[in-house]
Amino acid sequence: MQQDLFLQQDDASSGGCSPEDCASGDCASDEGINKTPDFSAPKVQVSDAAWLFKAALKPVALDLLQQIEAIAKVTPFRQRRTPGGQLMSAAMTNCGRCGWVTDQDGYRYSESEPETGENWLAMPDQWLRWATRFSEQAGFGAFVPDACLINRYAPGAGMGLHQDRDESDLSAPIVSFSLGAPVIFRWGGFKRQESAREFLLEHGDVLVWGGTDRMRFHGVKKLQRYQHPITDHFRYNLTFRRS
Ligand SMILES: O=C(O)CCC(=O)C(=O)O
Repeated sequence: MQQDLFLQQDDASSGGCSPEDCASGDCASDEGINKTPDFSAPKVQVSDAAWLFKAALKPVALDLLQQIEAIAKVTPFRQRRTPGGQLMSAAMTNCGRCGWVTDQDGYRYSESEPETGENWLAMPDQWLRWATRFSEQAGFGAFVPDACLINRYAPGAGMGLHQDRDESDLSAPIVSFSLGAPVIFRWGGFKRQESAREFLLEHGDVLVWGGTDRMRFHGVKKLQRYQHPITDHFRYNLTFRRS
């Protein structure tokens, strides 16, 4: 299955359901029937210690998106600046005991939103349970995240190759939920300059990596304009972490 996953250079533009499916609502037709993720979704091996569960969140996607909306009413999405002053193209908010932030004081986890000094909202219990379950399904055991970074991508937004290295316990995996418009995910090596393989992350996909792959460089290409029946042009990504 592994060799089917990665995109060749010419097929980088496809993704998700066709605009026709979206117009008819077919690609969202299974939303809301079953209120747990599909933990038996096909599991695709990305590399030694990285697994992709295709479309596993579709049954709960609407609920997730509504909860994201409620969180963002209290702690709005913000485009943050890197410590060097560069504006990030993805907008971010967080929930959980800690949230990942960046500004002139550096990349870090913070118990409160820097702009307001208010604590982040609690991580919804279900989200925590689901992240733990996907970690177990991927073979990483009982992961208990205390931070959930929520990224929102508009067309043109992306994220350069980077490592997730601000966590104190690098033995914990990263569990990533994708919702809305599809994007090309870049899965690199252990040095920034190593070439990255590419595959699509689509609505409902769950990607889990850890162990020997925990420090791989990864990122997403600029989001192409795409009309998703639920999220319009946007893509949302939730990454569950142990700060
Ligand atoms: O949007 C994604 O799928 C990746 C996000 C990411 O790499 C991060 O938040 O560190």
